[in-house]
Amino acid sequence: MPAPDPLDFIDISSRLSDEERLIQDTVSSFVANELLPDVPEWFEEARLPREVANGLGGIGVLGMHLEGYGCAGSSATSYGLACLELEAGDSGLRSFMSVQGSLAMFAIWRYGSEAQKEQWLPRMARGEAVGCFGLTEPDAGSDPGSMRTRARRDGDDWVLNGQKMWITNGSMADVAVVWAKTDEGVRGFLVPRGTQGFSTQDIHNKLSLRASVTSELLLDDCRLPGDALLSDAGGLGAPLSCLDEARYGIVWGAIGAARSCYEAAREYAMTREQFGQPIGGFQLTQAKLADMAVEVNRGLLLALHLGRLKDENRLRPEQVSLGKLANVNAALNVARQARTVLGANGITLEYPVIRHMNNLESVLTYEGTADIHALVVGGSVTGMQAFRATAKRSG
Ligand code: TGC
Ligand code: FAD
Repeated sequence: MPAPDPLDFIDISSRLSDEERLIQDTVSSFVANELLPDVPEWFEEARLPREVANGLGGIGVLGMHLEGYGCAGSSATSYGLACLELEAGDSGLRSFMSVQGSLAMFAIWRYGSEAQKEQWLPRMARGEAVGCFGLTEPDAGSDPGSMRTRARRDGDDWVLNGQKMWITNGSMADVAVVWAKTDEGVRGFLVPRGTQGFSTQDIHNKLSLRASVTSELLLDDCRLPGDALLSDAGGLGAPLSCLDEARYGIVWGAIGAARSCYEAAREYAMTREQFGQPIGGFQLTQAKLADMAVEVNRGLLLALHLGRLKDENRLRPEQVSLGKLANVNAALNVARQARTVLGANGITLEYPVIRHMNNLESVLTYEGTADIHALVVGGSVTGMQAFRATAKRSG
């Protein structure tokens, strides 16, 4: 038997189908050739060009796991592999795809009318139209049920008032999926760019997810026709079901960022010499590389296993929480260790490591913080939910 490949130590690629490998290779080449050469500059300048949407639409990854309406209907595992390769480039790229495909498109695909699907999904799949997903507010983050944005009926119309915060793709978006409280509970609305009473404002000075647009959405007596409602979405469970899709992508994506850090550290350790030898020959460096290899391979196995469960329609939200919690923590550990291997070079944008490390701080927080996912898993294994001050026994 040949020696293990340092970049695929436990031969996980042998567990993938030909089609899955083809999708992975396609996304990997696209990232390497079309995006990665510019990513450090975008990160430094804190921007993500609009053309990235067209490029990703061109390779068919936007909404790739959805059926119909110009979407590829790929397996969950293939979708995960695409997330992995995009995030190996930059978390901002995977974020763009998550928000477009798993949050905005999924919400329309799952809860929208036929007319809404026809109007938006094919253009969004091609990257001609961009979507965003507005759930979080300045005073409602981990607890979206406490949102203040209100939608009230006025004749056939809806009138929305409120503010959404930290919204990925916000000012780039042609359509915002906005969640608001109504007299019948939380409902979702499609708010096209240019609607009177709707505006966006970018959030600046981020030191993480810089190659990504993050915005506030402002709704000031924003009047929408009756058919702007996502008619099949009733209650907080609807936006949370969209989050399950995007969180699943992060289970894979985080390991892409980790893999990139591990690869950079390994390569550096083989060539950087101190005390007359490559630093990769020192036991302490090898221990770090071994730890990184363990984390990357274990994380990938977990992602693949959850992907297979999802493809069999057997994946539970609590299991997605476990995956996101485990793999984002693992990726941060890898990034921090890789950073030390690179010494001073580890703090520059010449290498991808500190970019990934800073990005992963956002990944740890968005789509449910690590604490929230720990509480989901903890609640599941004890039968007691501990989100609120008083723990209650469930069931
Ligand atoms: P709770 O009372 O437990 O549940 C309310 C209703 O929702 C249902 N539900 C779920 N449904 C589907 N999937 C899930 N994961 C679900 N979790 C709960 C639940 O069954 C119930 O349904 P029903 O029919 O009985 O009403 O809700 P709670 O208010 O106690 O909160 C539970 C909690 C804390 C888990 C939830 O609020 C939560 O997940 N908080 C975290 C918020 C979050 O993740 N925000 C993310 C915003 S979007 C984002 O970050 C995008 S970044 C994208 C990028 O750039 O990549
Ligand atoms: P808070 O909820 O205020 O939490 C602060 C701290 O308290 C955290 O450590 C948290 O874990 C802890 N905490 C909260 N509740 C509990 C509890 N019950 N028990 C123990 N600890 C607790 N949102 C969107 O809707 N759409 C987007 O596209 C989007 N994109 C984002 C992009 C970026 C770059 C970032 C950083 C955020 C984005 N978000 C988006 C928002 C993100 O989902 C929230 O930041 C996240 O849900 C946490 O909310 P918060 O920041 O208000 O923190």
